Amino acid sequence: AAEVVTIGESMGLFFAPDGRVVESRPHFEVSFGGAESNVAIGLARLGRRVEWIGRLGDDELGHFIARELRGEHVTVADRFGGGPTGIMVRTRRGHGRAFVQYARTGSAGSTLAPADLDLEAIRNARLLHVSGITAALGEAPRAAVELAVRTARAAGVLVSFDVNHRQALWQRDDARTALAGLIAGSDIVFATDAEARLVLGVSDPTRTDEDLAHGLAAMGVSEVVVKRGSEGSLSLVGGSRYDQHLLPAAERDAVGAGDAFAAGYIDALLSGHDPQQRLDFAGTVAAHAVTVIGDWEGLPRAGDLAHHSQADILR
Ligand code: KDG
Repeated sequence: AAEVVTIGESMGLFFAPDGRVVESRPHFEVSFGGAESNVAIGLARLGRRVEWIGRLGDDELGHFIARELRGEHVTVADRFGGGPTGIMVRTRRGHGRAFVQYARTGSAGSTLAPADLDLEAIRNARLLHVSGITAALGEAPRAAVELAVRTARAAGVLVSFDVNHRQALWQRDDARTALAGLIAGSDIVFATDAEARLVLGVSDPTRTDEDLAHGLAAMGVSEVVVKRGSEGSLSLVGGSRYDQHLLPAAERDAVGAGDAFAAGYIDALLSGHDPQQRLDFAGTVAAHAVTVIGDWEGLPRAGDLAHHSQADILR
């Protein structure tokens, strides 16, 4: 049985070679991505048994994604159809931010419904990992995620939730309500500063990340991580604050860093490591991931972590 079950939408990813824009190039690089399947690959590479639940189109991209995930030792049941596989087109100019355009309305992934869930797998897992993206895709996927969280909770399975607010997908007020409900059902919550402010309705700039973490904890969460990327994240576990030790890395592609961070954190948690070690290990996994272009391609295997020194991730 899988130790970790994740649920989400994975899409084909088309991106222009670095520093070029898609509109002026006749070719793309093609890969795939999806926050939760990125986490699944991260955990599988660290040696965990993971199952990913999501719908894919019964089309070439859908079969490509299923085959890649299986090649990464992620368990994927056949759930094809309901629409085409969604697509993301991403452009990055120089060292600027990544811009993404989605073609995912009506996609197979956005038809995920409660009946698609493998509730037995969720009950038998040690941890369920979900994110706010799935709740943003429509009523059926949102109901599916909510059912998964309730099922895990009732079975004593830990629930980990990455807020992953995607403003292109829904209105802020809808997001706030749905995200707050999912947070209240979770044991571990990952949020950026901006996401914590959105959920808590805080606009006061003097409120610190620790205040925000306390705000999220007060929603019934025992473990809160406020993600701060290369500035080093902080956590609040059982009321105590922990600060990640900084680990500089030669960043080539920050997309997927949060997913790598979550994978590292969950792996360390399941290994029984203490809160400081969880944060630091999460940071180490993320530092490896950002040195490689692609959402998940740079995720480290246990051997990479054992044999590569910090100098390697600075190259
Ligand atoms: O998490 C990094 C990307 O892979 C992710 O943002 C893509 O799942 C994705 C989404 O819906 O935006």
